[in-house]
Amino acid sequence: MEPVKGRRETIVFISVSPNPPKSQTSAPRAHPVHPPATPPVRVRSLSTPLLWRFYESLLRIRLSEQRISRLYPTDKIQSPIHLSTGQEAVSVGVCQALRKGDHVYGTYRGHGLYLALGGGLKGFFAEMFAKTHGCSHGKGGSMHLVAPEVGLMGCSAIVASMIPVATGDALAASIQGSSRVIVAFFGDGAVDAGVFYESVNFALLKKLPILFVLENNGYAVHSKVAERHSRTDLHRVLAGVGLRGRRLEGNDVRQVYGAAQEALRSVRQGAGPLLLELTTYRWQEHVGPQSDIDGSYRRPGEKARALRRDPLGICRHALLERGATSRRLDALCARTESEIDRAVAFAEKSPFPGVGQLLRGVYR
Ligand SMILES: Cc1ncc(C[n+]2csc(CCOP(=O)(O)OP(=O)(O)O)c2C)c(N)n1
Ligand SMILES: [Mg+2]
Repeated sequence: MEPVKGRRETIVFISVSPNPPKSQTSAPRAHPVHPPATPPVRVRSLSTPLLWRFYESLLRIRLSEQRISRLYPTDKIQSPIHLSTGQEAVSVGVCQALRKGDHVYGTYRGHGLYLALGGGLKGFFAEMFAKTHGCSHGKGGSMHLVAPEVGLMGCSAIVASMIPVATGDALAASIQGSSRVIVAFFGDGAVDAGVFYESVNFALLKKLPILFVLENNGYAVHSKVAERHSRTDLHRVLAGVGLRGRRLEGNDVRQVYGAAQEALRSVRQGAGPLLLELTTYRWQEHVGPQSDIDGSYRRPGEKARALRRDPLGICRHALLERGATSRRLDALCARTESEIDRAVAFAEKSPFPGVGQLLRGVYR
């Protein structure tokens, strides 16, 4: 654990240790947020280099977000920030299964997507600082990351708003006879929105090449899924409108990757839209840099469960089982920190966009 002084309270960042302390390894409890998942996917022989790639990507997201939390009290980052600590395996597992040319749409909680798709750290931190070398030229901030060069076509702060845009892109791909697949990432809160069902209906009607990825962290701000839906098995509810799919735990990157590969293959072959509901857990406050894993809106036991299912811990453990040494894992951590140092220094020096740039890239 690494304590860091935040604006209002001490933030505790959880280490990426593979073996949680004994106090956290007591008898497993039923998942406090999500009902049971459909059976796990069989992941055939993942190569060790691929597992390293997963870990590197997970680590990049975790350490970048930790850096954002540390920088936030300086007010250099003016944009609201929605961190994805604890949810990293969703972005990494799905994005690693994509092909070049596929298009991805996300939400305001989009840091993981940008980095998992291979977005550069310099463009990332420059965007956090609203600088001109940012991936969105300093005009989007944390909530509106765009990087078409790696397939990230848009992220938006309006809940569910990218889903119809992604569906339109899938229609375009279908008309153009393109082989690209579209992936729309959204939270459980988006399943409360009418436009989600309109989009799903249209995608089913036209058999569009789109994968819907429901990142179910159990909460929309502080409201639990069960307080908003009469049924909490959302993938089954959506099967009722014809959207086939499966639910699985989204913290094991190997499982997410396996499920995404299978789903993407089917969508690419023209079988129509599919849903992946990936259950996970947010460790930090809905918006802002503080850890609120102890937040009063959470149920007792949630924290212990979350710490046991740390996406980085799970992946690190898998690597150690395959003979990786702690030394090599720690060296990767140190290298990533240095790369982040350089990216932050670059972002500090980058200029703010000038007045002349304000209307560039804006639809009029
Ligand atoms: C259309 C719309 N309604 C309400 C809000 C306010 N709001 C911001 S985030 C959020 C919760 C979304 O939860 P979820 O989709 O589960 O995503 P998470 O934050 O858990 O990643 C709400 C209601 C909004 N941004 N847009
Ligand atoms: Mg949510």
